[in-house]
Amino acid sequence: MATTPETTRGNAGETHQQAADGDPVLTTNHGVPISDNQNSLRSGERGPTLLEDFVLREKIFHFDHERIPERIVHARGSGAHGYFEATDDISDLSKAAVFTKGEKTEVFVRFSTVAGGSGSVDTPRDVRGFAVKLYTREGNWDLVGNNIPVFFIQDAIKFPDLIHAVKMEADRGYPQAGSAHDTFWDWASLTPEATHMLFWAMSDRTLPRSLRMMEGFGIHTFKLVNAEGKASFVKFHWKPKLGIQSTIWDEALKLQAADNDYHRRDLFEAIDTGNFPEWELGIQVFDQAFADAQPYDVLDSTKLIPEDDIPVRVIGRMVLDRNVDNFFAETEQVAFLPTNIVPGIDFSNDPLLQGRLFSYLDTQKSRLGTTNFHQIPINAPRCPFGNFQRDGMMQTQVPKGRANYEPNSLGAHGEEGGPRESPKGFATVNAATGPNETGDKLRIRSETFSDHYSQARLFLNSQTESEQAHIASSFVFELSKVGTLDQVPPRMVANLRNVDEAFAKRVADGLGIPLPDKAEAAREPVDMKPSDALSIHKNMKATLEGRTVGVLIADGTDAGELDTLVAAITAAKAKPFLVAPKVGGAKLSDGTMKKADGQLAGSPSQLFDAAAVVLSKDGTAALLKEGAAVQWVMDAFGHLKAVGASEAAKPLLDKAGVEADEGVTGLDKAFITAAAKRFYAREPNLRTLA
Ligand code: HDE
Repeated sequence: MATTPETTRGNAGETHQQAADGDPVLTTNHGVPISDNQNSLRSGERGPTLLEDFVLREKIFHFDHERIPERIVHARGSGAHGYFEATDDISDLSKAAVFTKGEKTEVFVRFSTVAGGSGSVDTPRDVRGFAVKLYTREGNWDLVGNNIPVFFIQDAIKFPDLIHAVKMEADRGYPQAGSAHDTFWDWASLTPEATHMLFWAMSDRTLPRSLRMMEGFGIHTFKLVNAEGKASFVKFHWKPKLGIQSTIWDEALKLQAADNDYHRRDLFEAIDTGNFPEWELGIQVFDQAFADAQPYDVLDSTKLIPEDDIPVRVIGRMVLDRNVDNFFAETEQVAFLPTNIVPGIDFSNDPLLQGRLFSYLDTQKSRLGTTNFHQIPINAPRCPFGNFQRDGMMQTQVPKGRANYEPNSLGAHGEEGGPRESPKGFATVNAATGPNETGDKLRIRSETFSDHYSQARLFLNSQTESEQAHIASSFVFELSKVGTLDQVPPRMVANLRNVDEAFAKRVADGLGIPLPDKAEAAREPVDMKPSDALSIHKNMKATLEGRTVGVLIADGTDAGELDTLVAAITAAKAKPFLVAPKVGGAKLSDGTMKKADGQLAGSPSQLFDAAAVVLSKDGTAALLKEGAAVQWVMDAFGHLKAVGASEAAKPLLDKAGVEADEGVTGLDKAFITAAAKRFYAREPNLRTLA
């Protein structure tokens, strides 16, 4: 049989990658040097492959087992390394070393979607996981949170039902990574406690522009404990330096086609180019007296504490400054455990949190296959650790001596006795906050958890008009996707009537169904004072920092105009991204070839935060016949972004239906100012919102 010189290797080991002096030698997993990694061992030139080829067998054997079970939830995630720095002295509240002012602690963060599999897209409508592992000098503290401060359920026993309902349907195996389907809304419409979270999920919070522009929340009430043993209640918040920002639904849908890895790429590239994502860590601290005075239970994870009632106090900052070296070894194998807690922090009785304290340890064994998963480098504490736990699969430590039990008196006999308990160790604080709970065994839900609507109303009333329209439209969109279960949309709207009559009517009208009777509320909701902190629009920063501006060019583009624009974008700390009909570039007015960063068909404007159209008369004429160029401008305008254009590009803007408003500018300073914003007022003229 004919063989090419590149693939033919003799037994003499003449590979084209012959280990030169200093190069590492390719070996088997057991260290045997390999001479030929291109051909398996066979009997005769065209004969059968031999069982004795241990090089082939080991390689295929290992490959066959490369995949491990993906996470049952949060399977799709992206991670990065960084550090946390404590910036305020809170020793009066907590003795945790990680909070010592000035202390820097290594962290690893993994962001995730919830419902989709590990190969699903980055931009479905979904809650985002925000899991932080802090390798403190007193052990690992994992703050395993989400980008939304409340959750769907009050009790962990409901979690498998929620997840089964939202993930792809059991018989048909679809849809992937989205809640817009029968089983999710069947479950949701039967679960009034989910209502508050549904409002968050239907808002643009579930469509983040970037992982760098999301808030993070520990959700549950935890405790801080000081050196005297005094405990306070606490909620944790991460606030992004770049402000909160989300996309809109049409944009998110198109992003799924434009770039499946939109968030993963954005995070990686930001860190790679030295634009390190940053968050502040804030705390809301309160005591039992405050808790008792609220119309909700602070142990109920479907409730938040308005920042106007307890302001968020900033106590530190987190910077992500290093990408992973290996996705599998780090992002995939990282194992977060809400039970990873350090002296100075403690759990509350939140029944959702209590269930999580079991689940994560349990799931790691099934995912990583061994009780020794804590020895994997990404999971191992950075401080010394030791105990008398021994053996198990994949044990990599080699403890010396006889001490594998305690108490022992081996030390008294001149041998190593091993580690000892410490008075400074983690100790659960009893009754320092709130009354001691004792009583009969009861499988019940506390009466204090029974108001399911007040905070949904609070959330709705805290949004801008445009945000409210987005929430109503999302309910309509998702409920319109409910196919076979006719009774589900009316049942959901019946619940919504408890939140807000006008809103429920809006959704019913959007669905084209009669307003159903109001569902009976377990407890009548109360009005709470709206809070600006709950709105995205009220918390966006008018900055171009960390953003990307798409710049459409073609042959004939004015070189001077382009240069000035690119300099202005860069000065605003944003990234200019040149898009041209050919990736090789465009021939500018001065005859130079300008290389493009992306080709027009593969670089739609949804990838960018603002769009600049820098075209000559001829360039415009050429692009008027190019559907992708018209769509590029139309989408930028439709996604409420600034559109800046050279005078000559006007016909393209006209063809794309761009109408003058304050977001439509020339290419001067006005564009840079506009590019830092989104123009929500434009939207009602562009699409029907519920
Ligand atoms: Fe999770 N969750 N969860 N969860 N969760 C997991 O643990 C679970 C909940 C969150 O990037 C699993 O390692 C139960 C709330 C994040 O690796 C699993 C309940 C919040 C991540 C699990 C909850 C979260 C997970 C699957 C109800 C926000 C991804 C893989 C009581 C505060 C971590 C794994 C990562 C992952 C169980 C509810 C956040 C199965 C039982 C509430 C960010 O153990």
